[in-house]
Amino acid sequence: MNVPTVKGTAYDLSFKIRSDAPHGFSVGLQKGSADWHSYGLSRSLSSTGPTWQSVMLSFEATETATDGRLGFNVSSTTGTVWIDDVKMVPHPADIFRRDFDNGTVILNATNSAQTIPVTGSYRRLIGAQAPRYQYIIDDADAGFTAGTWSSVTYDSGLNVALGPWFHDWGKGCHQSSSTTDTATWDLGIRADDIYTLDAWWPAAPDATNWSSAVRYDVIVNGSVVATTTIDQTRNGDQWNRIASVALTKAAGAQVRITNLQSKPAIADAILVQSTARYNDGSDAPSVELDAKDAIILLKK
Ligand SMILES: [Ca+2]
Repeated sequence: MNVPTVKGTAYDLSFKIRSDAPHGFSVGLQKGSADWHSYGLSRSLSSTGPTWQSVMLSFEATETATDGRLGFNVSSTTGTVWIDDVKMVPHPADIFRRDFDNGTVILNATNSAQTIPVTGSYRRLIGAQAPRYQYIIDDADAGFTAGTWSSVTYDSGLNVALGPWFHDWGKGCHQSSSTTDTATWDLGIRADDIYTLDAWWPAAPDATNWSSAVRYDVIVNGSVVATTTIDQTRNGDQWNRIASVALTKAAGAQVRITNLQSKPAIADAILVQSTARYNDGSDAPSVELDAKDAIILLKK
């Protein structure tokens, strides 16, 4: 029936179902032709009965496609099953708010940044700890591009009793021994400010053989505005400062990595932190919250 989906988007599927005899059943959304693989929904549900039952299922689409086929499997039991009122709509953003006597708390439970209007008269707290913008761009994210770097994993895992312990950021990293191959993280700058930029690579035992001269350039409009060369044979499994630099939303910025030796260099993750503080006391007619982030506001 060609149900369209967008990868990473959450949907709510609702329908009514009843049957003359108890039936277990399952619901799935899958590719509309061979190999019929799932697009993110495959759910078995408890038995139906003679009374109409309303069902709502939320799921996240795993692919962008236009040939989704929604299927109901009603088991091998003989009988009649009625299905009605089938609807699939985008799941509303999971934004939660709780008001208190002197303030409110807003939580963004979605997987993307959200700008949220704040009804009522509120202002931010005042505090020095949290940066206004603080996020990590991993080599697994859309902002990362690399030439012929290979995907590798250097990770001792969790819950390991004996060391050495080492971790790449997220699920892996990229590696190259070429001195002509570069890789780039787009920083997605959202406000003009002075930003600190830090790089992560794993403290793997193999690091003793890695490049001791890896150059990180900060690029704005094609020009290098800051540069530093780092020894990746040491100081892994921690954030290493590569620059503190003024950047603008209009011009944006990238970090580009260049390996200066014919030994393995690692491109993993970049930490971006603004000078501006998250809790700056300012009025909050709306707030911008990153994925899975929350804010406490004071009543004015
Ligand atoms: Ca990574």
